[in-house]
Amino acid sequence: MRQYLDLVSDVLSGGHHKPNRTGVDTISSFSRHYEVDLREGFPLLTTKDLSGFRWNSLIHEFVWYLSGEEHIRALREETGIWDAWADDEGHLDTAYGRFWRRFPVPEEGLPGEAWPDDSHRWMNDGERTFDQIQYVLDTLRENPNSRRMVVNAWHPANAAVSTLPPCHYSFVFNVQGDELNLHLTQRSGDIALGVPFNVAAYALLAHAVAQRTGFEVGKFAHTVVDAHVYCGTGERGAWYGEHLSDLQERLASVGSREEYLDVRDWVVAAAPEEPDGEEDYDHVPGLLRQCAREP
Ligand code: UFP
Repeated sequence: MRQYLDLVSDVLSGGHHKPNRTGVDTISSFSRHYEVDLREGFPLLTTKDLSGFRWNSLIHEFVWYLSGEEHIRALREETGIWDAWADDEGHLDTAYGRFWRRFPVPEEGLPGEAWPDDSHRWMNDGERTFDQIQYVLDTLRENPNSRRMVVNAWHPANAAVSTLPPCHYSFVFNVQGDELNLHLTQRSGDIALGVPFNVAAYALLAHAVAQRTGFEVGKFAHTVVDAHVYCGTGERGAWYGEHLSDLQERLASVGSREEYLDVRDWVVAAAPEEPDGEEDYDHVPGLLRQCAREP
């Protein structure tokens, strides 16, 4: 997927060095946007291994989102990806599907607004909640030209206390002709680790909703507000801060695969090693190698 490689190259060559709450520094860029035409194929990246247990995790996470469950008791039987964020009972405070399917609404509605008693959009589990996915499905059938098919996982009061507030927090469906398009806004995107999964999951969502409502699938568009690549802790993180302009100067003149590999070799030779020998967060050389894979 050329757009992904452009995104990588764009973030590395235009980003700023930025320490953050994780303790692993990033090279970060503001507001990156790209689009993928889903009619041309499914955007499952080939520069990263997304097969086997990774694809399996993605599918189970996707089904879990759609289930609207706020616990991971069923999910953790299939994949451990959310285990670190949940308590022993499987509860976690990250929103996603819970707010897609059960966005909390005050019992009496919002002040000054009457709430329609539209029973199939309310879930009856003792609290008053709104099913945003059902709303989109209904609207696609009843009024497909609507520009209001928004699903929002961001609840300010939840976000303020959550250990991991939603990264991909809002998406909008939009119909053009007989095609269904999906635009995702993500507040924070780890280009190497998170984004490849996010793209595939939302492409899957676009396919699922299109199939359910009788539309052809159209485009997936993605805006990432803080688009970043983790570069390292301690001395290694600091090295990227000091040498980012050198790296960017070298990237500015890259015109071939070999030249990407030359930049990568320079980084590998010059950057200090991670203090504990961990290379997990060292995605810059890995991403430069990915950029070199396609002309
Ligand atoms: N992140 C993603 N995609 C996700 C997800 C997390 O890229 O779907 F859940 C990354 C972005 C960021 C970190 O690097 O996880 C979240 O940190 P913060 O909340 O400080 O933005």
